[in-house]
Amino acid sequence: MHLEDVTISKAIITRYQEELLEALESDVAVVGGGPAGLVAAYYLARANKKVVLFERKLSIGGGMWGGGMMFNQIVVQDEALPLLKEFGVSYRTFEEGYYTSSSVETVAALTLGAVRAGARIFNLISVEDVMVRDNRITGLVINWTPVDLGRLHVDPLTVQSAYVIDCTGHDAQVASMVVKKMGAVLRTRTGNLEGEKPMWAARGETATVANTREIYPGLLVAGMAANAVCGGHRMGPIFGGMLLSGRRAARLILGEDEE
Ligand code: 48F
Repeated sequence: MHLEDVTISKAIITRYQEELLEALESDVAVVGGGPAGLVAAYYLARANKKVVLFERKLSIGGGMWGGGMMFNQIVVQDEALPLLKEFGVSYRTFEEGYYTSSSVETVAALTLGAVRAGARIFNLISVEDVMVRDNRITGLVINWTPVDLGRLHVDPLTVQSAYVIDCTGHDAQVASMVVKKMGAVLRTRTGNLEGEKPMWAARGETATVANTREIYPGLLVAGMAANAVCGGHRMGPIFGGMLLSGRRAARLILGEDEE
């Protein structure tokens, strides 16, 4: 078979450009492709919302790949078992109420689920700022991650979205930007970023779901970011709360869950 190298390049550039142009206006922009972001993207896309997800790193999956201390297994509890089943992830019972899955299989299944549901995933793109109009988040400012890493002086581009979900994990990057740049008062106990508390799996898991909410008009937090913003405990390599939080964020936007 005859192959033209330049045609391969044309195909990649054309298709990527098409995808990026489509991503400029969306219903929901998810920041961060860890477990919470992937699950949120899946449920929203499945409900026919136009969803884009921006992940800073080369690989999707966030903190899930490494399991606990690089033992690439995760633990999930009873409440989240339906989500493993929803994504077709295989699991084994360790003890009653404790189920284990391969972290690699779980990341792969969540990613495939989100993509097949219709979410557009962009890796290697960092969200570096937000757009705010009339005290509401209206979009994101994005740039190539290598620009950030290389400290190159390159201006970013913007994308517009009706809702943004901060799924950036411990750093809660989008919520931090809103506070830093706008002096925003968040819907937290003190109105500010509370910061996460030390490890306590039982409390952290419940809090992650309870703290999943719209913290500023148009901006929701989910996953570990929800606890980082609202002052919940961290929980380590148990991931049920991340999955349930992602689903809750989607349900809040879809009007299927009351805060
Ligand atoms: O950290 P991460 O996996 O967040 P999560 O979905 O899950 C948390 C758990 O992994 C773990 C835990 C469970 O017990 O506590 O930490 O809440 O995924 C966050 C993703 O966001 C990306 C980051 O690279 C990671 O993949 N990210 C962070 N900042 C940005 C970003 C940014 N500014 N732009 C784009 N992506």
